[in-house]
Amino acid sequence: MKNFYQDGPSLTNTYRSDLVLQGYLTKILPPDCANEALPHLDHLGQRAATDMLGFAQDAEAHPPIHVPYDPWGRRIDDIKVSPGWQSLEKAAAEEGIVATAYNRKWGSFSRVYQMALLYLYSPSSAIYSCPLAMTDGAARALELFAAPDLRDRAMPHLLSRDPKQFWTAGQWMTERTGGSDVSGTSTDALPFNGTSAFSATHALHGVKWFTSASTSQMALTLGRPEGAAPGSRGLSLFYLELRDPKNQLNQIQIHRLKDKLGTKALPTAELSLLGTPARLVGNEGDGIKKIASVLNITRIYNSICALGHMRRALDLAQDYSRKRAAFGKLLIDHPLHALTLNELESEFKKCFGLTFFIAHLLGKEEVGEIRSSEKVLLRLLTPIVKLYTAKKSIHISSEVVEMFGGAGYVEDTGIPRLLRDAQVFSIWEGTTNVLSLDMLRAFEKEQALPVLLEYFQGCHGVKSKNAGFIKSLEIFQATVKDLQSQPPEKWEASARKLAFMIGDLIAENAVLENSL
Ligand code: MFK
Repeated sequence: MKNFYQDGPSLTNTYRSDLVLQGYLTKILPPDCANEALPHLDHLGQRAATDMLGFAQDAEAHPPIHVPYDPWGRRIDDIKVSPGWQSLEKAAAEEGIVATAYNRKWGSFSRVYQMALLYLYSPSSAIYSCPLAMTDGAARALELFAAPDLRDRAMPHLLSRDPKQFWTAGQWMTERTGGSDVSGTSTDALPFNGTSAFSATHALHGVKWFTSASTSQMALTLGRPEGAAPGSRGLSLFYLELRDPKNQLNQIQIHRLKDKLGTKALPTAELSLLGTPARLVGNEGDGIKKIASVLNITRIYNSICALGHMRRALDLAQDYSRKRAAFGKLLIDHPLHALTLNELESEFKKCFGLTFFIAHLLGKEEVGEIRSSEKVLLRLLTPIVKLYTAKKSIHISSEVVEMFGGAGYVEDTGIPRLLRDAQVFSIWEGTTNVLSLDMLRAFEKEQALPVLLEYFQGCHGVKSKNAGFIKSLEIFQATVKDLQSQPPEKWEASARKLAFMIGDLIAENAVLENSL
C-alpha cells in the first residue's frame, strides 16, 4: 500500500444523476412545459458539474476585496470580484435563473421550472444564488407595488437573459440595531431636491449593516420619512440605484466587507447612505408589509438553495462511498454506512417534497390560480419551509463532513465549506425562532390553523390511510388541542416544535403523494 492515494469524490451531470428531481418533474409538469424544461435542466446539470464548478472554485479561491481609495487618495470604494464570480453572474442571466419565473407561459409551472433551475444552479454558484434571491424578490415587489415608470425601468434588467443588461438587486434591511427586529431602523428619508434618472423622491441617510451583493445595481431598503411614526409601522420601502451614469457610487460609502463564517465569495458589506437618492415604492408607510413580499421570495430561495446544498453534499458522499475502502471493503458495503446514507437520503426527499410543494403554491399565487385556502397555506408554510430545510441542510452537511473522516476536515478537499456555507441558511432572512413566531403571526392574522387542519383531512396521507402519517397527524392534533387553552406565552414557547411538526407532516405527505 506504499503507493496508495485515495481518489476524491467527483460529480457527473447533476440533473441526470438526480432521480428524485426527474421523477417529480416528469410527474408534475405539463408535457409542453416538460419538453422545454427538461432539456434545459439537462444542459444546466452538465454545466453545474463542469464549467460552473470551475467558476465557483475560482470565486471561492479569490474572495472579493474592498479597495476604499485610489492610489491618489480619492475615495472609490471599489469592490473587486474574481473572474469566476463574474462568470457565475453571466451564467445566471444566460440560463434565465430569475427570468424563467416571470415568463409565465406555463402558468404556475413557470415557477416550478425556475426553481428546478435554481436548485441545480445554486450548489455550483459559490452562493451567487443569494443576489439572485434578492433580484427575484425585488422584481416581485416592484411588480406588486411600484409605479409603472419605475417597473419599466428596473424590471427588464432584473429579468434580462443578456448578461450585459442583467442587474441584480440588494435587499438592505438590517441596521446596527438588528436584522430581526427592524423597528429601530434609523435611516432618515428626507425630501430630495435634485434630479435623478429614476425620479428620486427622497434622500436617504443611515447605516446599513448587512448588504449582501454590494456589487448589485439596485437595492430595496427601508427608511423613515420625516414625521413618520417611530417603530416598524413608520417605515416605508425605497428603491435606489447604487451608481450614477458615471459609475460613481450614489452618495454611498462602503465601510468594509464582512468577514463571515462561510459564503466567502459573496461581497457582503457594511455601508452608509449619505443622502442617497431613492424613490418611494408605492405610497408612504407599509414598508414592512411591502418588503415582506421580498422576504417571502428570498425565504423560498433559501429553501431551494438549502435543498440543492443537501443534494450536493449527498452526491459527494455517495460517490466517495463507492471509491473509498476501509476494513476490507468499500464504505457503501458497510451496512452502517449504507444505512446512514439512506437515512440522510430520506431526509432529503422529505425536504424536496416540502420545498417543491411550496414553490408550486408560489407559482399559483403569481398567476392568480391560487385558491383562498392555498393562499393561506403559502403564507403559513413559507417561514416553515425555510426554517425546516435550513436545519436539515446543516444536519446533512455535518454528517457528510463526518463521512469523509479526516479528509472532510481538511480545507483543500472543499468538504468543510459545505458545513460553513450551510450555516447561513438558518440565519439569513430570518432565524429559526423568528420564523417560528412568524408562523404564529399567520395563525393569528390569517386564521391559518383551521385551514391547515382541514388541508390535512383531505390530503393524500389520510386518504391513502398511511398508518405512519395518520399517527404523526394525531400527535400534532393532540399537541394543538393541549395548547388551545393555554396563554400566548405557551404558544410562543411551543412555536418551534409546532413548526417542525407541520414541516414534517407536509413533507411526509408530499413524499407519499409524489412517490419520491
Ligand atoms: C446568503 C447571504 C449571506 C449573507 C449573510 C447574511 C447574514 C444575515 C443578515 C441579515 O440580517 S438577513 C435579514 C434577516 N431579517 C429578516 O429576515 C427579518 C426577520 N424579521 C421578521 O421577519 C419580522 O417578523 C418582521 C420584520 C417582518 C416583522 O416585524 P414587526 O415590526 O413586528 O412587524 P409586524 O407588525 O408583525 O408586521 C407588519 C405587517 O407586515 C403586518 O401586516 P399588517 O400591517 O396588515 O398588520 C404583518 O402581517 C405583515 N407581515 C410581516 N411578515 C410578513 C407579513 N406579511 C406577509 N408575509 C410576511 N412574512
